[in-house]
Amino acid sequence: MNDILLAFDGPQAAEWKSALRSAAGNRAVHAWPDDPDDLSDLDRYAYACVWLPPRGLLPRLRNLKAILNLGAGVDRLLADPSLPDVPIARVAHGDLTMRVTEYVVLHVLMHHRRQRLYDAQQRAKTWAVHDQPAANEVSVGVMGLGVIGRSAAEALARLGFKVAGWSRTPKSIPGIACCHGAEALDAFLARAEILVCLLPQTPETEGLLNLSLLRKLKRDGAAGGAYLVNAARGRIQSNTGILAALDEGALAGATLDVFPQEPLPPDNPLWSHPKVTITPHNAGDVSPHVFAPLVIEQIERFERGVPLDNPIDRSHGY
Ligand code: NDP
Ligand code: OXD
Repeated sequence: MNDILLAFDGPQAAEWKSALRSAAGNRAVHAWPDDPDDLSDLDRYAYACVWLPPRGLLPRLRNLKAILNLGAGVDRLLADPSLPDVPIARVAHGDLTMRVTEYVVLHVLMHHRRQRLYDAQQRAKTWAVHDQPAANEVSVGVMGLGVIGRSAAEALARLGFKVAGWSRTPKSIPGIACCHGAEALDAFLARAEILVCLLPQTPETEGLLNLSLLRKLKRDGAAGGAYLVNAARGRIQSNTGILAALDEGALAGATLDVFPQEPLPPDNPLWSHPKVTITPHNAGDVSPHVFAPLVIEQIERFERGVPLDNPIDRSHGY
């Protein structure tokens, strides 16, 4: 009755199954849809470890006590209206945090150091040096100061960038100019030359990165234009808004890891836009063998009455 059901939609499904099984000791771990063989069998599961589970599966687990989301974002999980009313926790682990931090640092530096321009010059065998501002002349704005946003903001500040951060509730982080709430957004955008998005997708953030927001970024700073790095969720951005901002000059470049529709359809003009760098939603990743023992530890602590780490607040959507 205290078994674990793994429902993982993605290429790491087999790896998660073997990592959870080896961490779980005597506790049974079955993977949906391969292992459970009939409907009554679903009563044995007290814990669901999930990534993009099929809609309607979790309410069928009548003895469910908790859901552990095997990724950082819970937008797709919470979108299921039939989600049972049990505690939900998510991955917030140094392994994942550092990978997304690496991604953000890589792409902020790529725009800052004009690497796309030098790549184009290399293809044309052109030897030409362009003005290069120092990092401490350039302002970066990080939207979202949670586990990952804070880590990325601190890494960028260590490189010397002038870093501001925007969150929903007040924060105080040494070296970061923190602000919060809708009323602070315009001033935050007005000083940001490179905008990094690390927000969760919620009803409040969906569609936020649109043309009207992008027009508010600082274009006349040392960076020589405004840039966007979105490593959060695709539905926070408007693809057409980004294309329009690039074409009218509100944006000088963008790195996009996420898209409203994934994979990005082959005919989407973002693919071939000369100012856009695209990656296939791979900013972050979790190693199952690193995280599985922590999932099991969380379950064991929960059974001893300790609340889950990194709980989701459904009323806020993250
Ligand atoms: P957290 O929940 O720790 O942090 C979320 C941050 O966003 C918090 O600072 C929160 O504010 C802020 N926030 C939420 N809503 C608003 C709002 N309406 N206005 C202003 N700020 C808001 O999340 P993580 O840092 O762990 O992850 C962030 C997101 O990154 C995930 O939700 C996921 O979607 C995405 N992600 C993407 C990956 C990829 O591979 N591309 C990998 C991993 C994560 P407050 O602090 O006040 O609560
Ligand atoms: C996550 C992701 O949310 O990989 O963990 O997108």
